[in-house]
Formats: sequence, C-alpha cells, structure tokens
Amino acid sequence: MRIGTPATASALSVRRAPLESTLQAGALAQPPLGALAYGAPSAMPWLSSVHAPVLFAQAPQADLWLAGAHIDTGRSGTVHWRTDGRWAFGTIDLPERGEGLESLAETAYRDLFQALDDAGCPHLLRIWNYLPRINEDGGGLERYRQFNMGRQRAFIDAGHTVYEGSPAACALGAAQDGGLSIRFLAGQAAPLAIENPRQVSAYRYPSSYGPRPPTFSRAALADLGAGQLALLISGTASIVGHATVHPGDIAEQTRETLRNLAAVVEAANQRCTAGFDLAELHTVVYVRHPGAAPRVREVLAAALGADATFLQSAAYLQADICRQDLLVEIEAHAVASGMVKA
Ligand code: 3EB
Repeated sequence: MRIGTPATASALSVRRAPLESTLQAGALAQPPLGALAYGAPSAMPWLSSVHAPVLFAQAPQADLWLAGAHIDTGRSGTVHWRTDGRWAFGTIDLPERGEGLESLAETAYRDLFQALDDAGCPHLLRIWNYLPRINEDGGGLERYRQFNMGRQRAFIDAGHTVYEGSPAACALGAAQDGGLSIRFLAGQAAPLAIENPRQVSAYRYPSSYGPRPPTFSRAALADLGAGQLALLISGTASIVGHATVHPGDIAEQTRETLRNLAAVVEAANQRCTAGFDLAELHTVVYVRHPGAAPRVREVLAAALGADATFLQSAAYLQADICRQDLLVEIEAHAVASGMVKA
C-alpha cells in the first residue's frame, strides 16, 4: 500500500489504562497507531496482545499509542504495520514449524526491517519480543541464545548497528502455545540510546551467555514532538556488570532491579531536561513464579510508596525470563516535557 506523508507532523503519545477503558467506544477520538494489551486477547485490529497470564487477578492493562489522525496499514512479509506517516507500530506472530528459533528470529527481523522501509519509518524506538519456552534447550543451545543469533544476524544484514544505538527492547518467555511474537515502535528520527553505568551493555556480554550477544540498549530517549520526551526502558533485571546477582532471592532481585531502573533514569536525566522520576514510571513487572508476585509488590511498595504511579499503574504478568536464575524483570516508560541536551 502506498503511504503518503501527512502535511502536518503529528506528535506521538502513550496512555496506560485498564484495557476495558481503552476499548470503550467513544474513548478513542482518533484511530490509534497501535496498542499492547498485557495478558488479554486482542479484540481490535489495532490492538496486539502480550500473551502472558495476568497476576493478582488484575484487570488487564493496556498501552495505547496515539499519533496522527490518518492511519495507513500495510503488510511486509510476516509483519502487519500501521503508520501515520511519521510513526509506525508493527506486529509479527510467527508459528514455529521446527525450523528453530535462530532461523525464525532471522526471518522475523528481516521482515521487520523491510516493514520499516515500506512504512517509511527507518528508526526503531522499542521492540517487544515474546518467545515460548525461552529457557529450554533447542538442540544444544538455549532457545533464547538461538534467538539472539538470528536477531543479530538480521540486524547486520539490514545494515543496522548491533552495538551503540540499538533499540530498547525486552525478551520474555511467554505464549506457551504460540510461536514468536514481536511488536515494535519506529519513527523517522533516531532516539538517543541510554546505557546503565552499573551494567555492561548487553551487546557486550561475554560469550559465556551465548555465541552472540543480545541486541538492545538499556533505554531509548525519544522526542515525541509537541515538546514531549519519552523514556522507553528495556527489560531490566538483577544484573550487575554482566552477572546475575542474588540468585534465588526474589526480594533482593527486586531491589537490585530498582537500583538498575534508578540508574537508567539518572543516566537519561543527564542527557535531557525532562527530569524523569523513578516513582512515576509506567511499568510491566514480569515474575517467573506467580507465588512470588506478592513479595515483589511488597518490596516495590516499601521502596516507592503504594500510591506511586509505579505501583498504581503496574501490569503484573507471569513470564519466564531470559536467564534461568532471573526471577523478576521490569520494563517501563515515562513521558515528560523537556528537550534533549545539546
Ligand atoms: C538483561 O538485562 C535481561 O534480549 O532483547 C532484557 C531486555 C533482557 C531485553 C533482549 C533481554 C532483552 O540481559 C534480559
């Protein structure tokens, strides 16, 4: 489909709310660019599901991304995408047919980069990756490690950096009966990649974590237009340097994850005037063992206060995490007015 660029550039915005209110007729003054429903099936063409069980019998939350008033849709191979001419949101849901995760990831990402071309939005801001049985062996190599090989290969083949400037991302073990599910957000300007000084950059992890490192930055700082900056924080866990710390201790892993999130927020704040606040983040909290979720919430509430946006808007999902010894992972976003510093 041919895509025209609208005469007026549109700002991007994001709204975290219970899915039910997001879906309410009349709540949408304009067609959304896309949305992620955490733990609920997708009921609308613009809504994509994150296939993971919701914890605490919580009402499913959703992130609704709104851009320009006119949305065009298209397909590039296995990718379905939507664009307003300035921003693009895409989804890939690939069943597994025994080809292996490396090959599946390579196909998915090759199509993803084609979609960026077709939609006219070359710069990735954020990618969400979900693959079932992430920690299982896939013929001599853990499935997550196979995924990393195919992903990195596709980035290189498409001429995208696999180091500094990689997009923000998460990778979770979910969709037990599905295949590989990827969602992505892209735009016409490259975001500023943010790293965490407490952690080795993931793309520099040593080969003890797999033959090829993961391809993501710790966060992306993106100008949404209309004077707004978004901080999109990748999946963050209890890793210091490149090592998992506090194996087996869910409370300490949660505290370490908070220290890492605080460090990323601080690193972003040094690069912009927005003054992002840890307590104001909109988060998704992935917990490996559902029974540990109350302890995670307790630790978060003790650190930030039960009334903090972080606690009030959090979506808690059960998912496997990309290292066997990680019990919790938290991803987040925030929007605030400000500018990137020169
Ligand atoms: C970590 O810090 C935890 O492979 O895209 C976090 C965010 C993690 C993204 C990815 C993996 C990914 O290494 C795991």
